[in-house]
Amino acid sequence: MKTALITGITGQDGSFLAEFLLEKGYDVHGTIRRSSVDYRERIAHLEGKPHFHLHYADLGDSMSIIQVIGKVKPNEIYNLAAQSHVQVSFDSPEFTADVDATGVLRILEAVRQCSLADTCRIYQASTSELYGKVEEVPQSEKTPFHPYSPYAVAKLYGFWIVKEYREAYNMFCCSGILFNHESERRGETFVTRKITLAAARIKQGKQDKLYLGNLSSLRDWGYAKDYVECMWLILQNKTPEDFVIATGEQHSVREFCYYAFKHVGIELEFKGEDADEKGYDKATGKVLIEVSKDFYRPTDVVNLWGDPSKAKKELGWDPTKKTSFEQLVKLMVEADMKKVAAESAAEYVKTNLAEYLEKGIVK
Ligand code: NAP
Ligand code: F7E
Repeated sequence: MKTALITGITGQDGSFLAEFLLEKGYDVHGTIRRSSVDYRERIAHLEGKPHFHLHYADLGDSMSIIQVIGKVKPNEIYNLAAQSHVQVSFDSPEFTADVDATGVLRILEAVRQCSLADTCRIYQASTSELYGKVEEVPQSEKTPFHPYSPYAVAKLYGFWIVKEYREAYNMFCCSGILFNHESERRGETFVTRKITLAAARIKQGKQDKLYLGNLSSLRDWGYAKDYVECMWLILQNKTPEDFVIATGEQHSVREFCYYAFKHVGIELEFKGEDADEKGYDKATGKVLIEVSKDFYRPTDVVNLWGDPSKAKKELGWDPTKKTSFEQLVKLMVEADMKKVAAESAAEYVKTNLAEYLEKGIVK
């Protein structure tokens, strides 16, 4: 039985990867952080399974990393932990650098210090944000990097230190340069999830309007569940190499809104330009989407489009056989429609609890 350690197991990708590796028969270990609230929603269904284990560790704390790696002695490490929000990285640049840059070094050094350099394979969660202010379209493994946020600059260090350890110490460590991947488990402040939640809330009368930033920004959006398979494939490859993982299709934030609202039965029409652009409900003329400059970034990455040819050729991973853009939007909207309906039902019961208790409907 192989043993895997996933940092960032409570995140979107960590939760899908844990499920994937458990199904493959791995003994799965994950790192968690202490928090005053319960944040383990995405992995709650895995807790208690015999081959699922959790350990406290923080990428800002070398001792905790050495301790967990020394104890688990993993065959594979998936370093997914990060401060992953680009906009937040402008507000917390030093924390982002510590976790997303130095944190990677801490993992690599811990593996060496635990004498696991020859046996442990390491996957580093790299990102299309490295291309930033893009120098060519679409972007492949050969495209020059031009990071355009504190997050991207930190991740660039992570990418290079992984390459350095691979060459200096002959370690099997690789980066997956993953383009945006989303899901029903995506954090609620990333643009796709913000849109699908808002579409569901607006449809169910729980929200009036959605405020967004740059509607013209272009992304290559895939499904997170499809992408975690690639992380595993990268570590099963004969040689340690870096791969671009993407769908090879590009859509704008505006288009994402159009399809998300279409799935709840609202046809949007966009009028106006830049900060004055608005999304109208075509049937009623009501404004449902407005631009707020609060969501503009000091430097924004606006043209990401991946070329996944190398992954297709060498790993046999074919994005055309995976979840399509329209399927992705639909599955996210459907999940959020259910979530909002369940919240409304719970709210209704809570509001009427006193009356229910009095009438004996709830005991
Ligand atoms: P996510 O949902 O934000 O999850 C991030 C994970 O990192 C969480 O488990 C979080 O723990 C953990 N974490 C944050 N700071 C930490 C620290 N100091 N020590 C230990 N753990 C820490 O991100 P994701 O979307 O799953 O992405 C996974 C990885 O892929 C990240 O490295 C991200 O930068 C990278 N990436 C993501 C995408 C994408 O489109 N999703 C694309 C390219 C690359 P808490 O739950 O305790 O906060
Ligand atoms: O923004 C624009 C925003 O925050 C996408 C992370 O997983 O993928 C993610 O980073 C685009 C940007 O993702 C809003 O300006 C417009 O151009 O969903 P996002 P991201 O910045 O691409 C990469 C690959 C990662 O590595 C990261 O970890 O959408 N946008 N209006 C908005 N973005 C947000 N968040 N909120 C808005 O209201």
